[in-house]
Amino acid sequence: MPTNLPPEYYDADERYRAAVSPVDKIACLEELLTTIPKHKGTDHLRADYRKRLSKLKATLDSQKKSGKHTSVYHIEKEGPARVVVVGAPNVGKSALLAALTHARPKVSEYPFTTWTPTPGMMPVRDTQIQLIDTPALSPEHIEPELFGLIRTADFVLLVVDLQARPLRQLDDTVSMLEEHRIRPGGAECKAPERKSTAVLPCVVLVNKDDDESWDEEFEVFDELLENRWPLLRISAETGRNLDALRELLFERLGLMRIYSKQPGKEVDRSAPFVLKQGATVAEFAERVHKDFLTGFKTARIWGTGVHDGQQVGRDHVLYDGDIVELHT
Ligand SMILES: Nc1nc2c(ncn2[C@@H]2O[C@H](COP(=O)(O)OP(=O)(O)OP(=O)(O)O)[C@@H](O)[C@H]2O)c(=O)[nH]1
Ligand SMILES: [Mg+2]
Repeated sequence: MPTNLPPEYYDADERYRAAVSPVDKIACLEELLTTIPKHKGTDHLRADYRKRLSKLKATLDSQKKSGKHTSVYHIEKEGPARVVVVGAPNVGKSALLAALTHARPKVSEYPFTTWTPTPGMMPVRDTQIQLIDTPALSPEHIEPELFGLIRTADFVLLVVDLQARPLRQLDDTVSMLEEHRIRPGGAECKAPERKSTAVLPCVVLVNKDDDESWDEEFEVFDELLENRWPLLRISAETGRNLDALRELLFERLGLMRIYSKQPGKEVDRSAPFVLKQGATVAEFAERVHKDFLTGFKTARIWGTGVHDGQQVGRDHVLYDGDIVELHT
């Protein structure tokens, strides 16, 4: 063993040893490799880890091919974005999934009701976003794979219970995430110190804020936070602000809906293509079908910043709600 290894190597090595699932092990090994300085003295060490890495990847590939997913934490992505609901026990994560989607997770007054992550599709505008309810984050029971799942999120909902020490819950949740190299992006989003830290956009959902009778509790909580986090007051039970939450997610995820129109036909409003804001006509064409991109001649557009039916080229930037007619 070379003696001049940096402290990050030993940290990473510890995490690698603690990792259980192949997915986590792969992530840890990849991180580990970045911590080992490259010189002659470390050749063997690096080769050894690379060998382990390719073996693990091969195992995972063959599992994928045979369709065997042993872990309940492996959930296929569906729709244009994935939002993961996280928080302390009993704050109302499952109640929120039930209120926003057709999924029916178990909701109960006791903590630690949810033991496996549960996905649902949340309708917003005329598309659907994947929402995943997760088991409680608690120092008493740490499930390493849960952090792997959270890392796959495009956005995180940090749920706290206004009726039960919300500040403590938020602090606990955030420190557990940070211990596992996940940084929820607060109001002031700092750059990660380590390459392997995932910075995920988030909002703190102050749940169980059922009606005005909780105004005082909210004000106290809000003051204590000193604008460190973006907040939204909601109630999964009474439905308070759930429409605002849907809209906030669509906006913060930076999504837009583009409608396809065939020449001489009415636009189909039922199934928009969902793209990232700032996408161009070329990106839209590619999404519809790659043949549209290769054979692209021009497009006609109805929507923002154009007159109806205006002809545009492939670099034209689109806006939410635009209608596009592709010509090849
Ligand atoms: N008053 C009120 N109660 C709520 C609200 N949301 C959830 N609850 C209640 O809070 C309790 C916990 O809800 P769950 O959805 O099971 O909480 P959870 O965060 O999924 O809990 P775990 O799975 O154990 O981590 C249940 O009794 C719910 O009925 C709300 O907005 N207002
Ligand atoms: Mg639950």
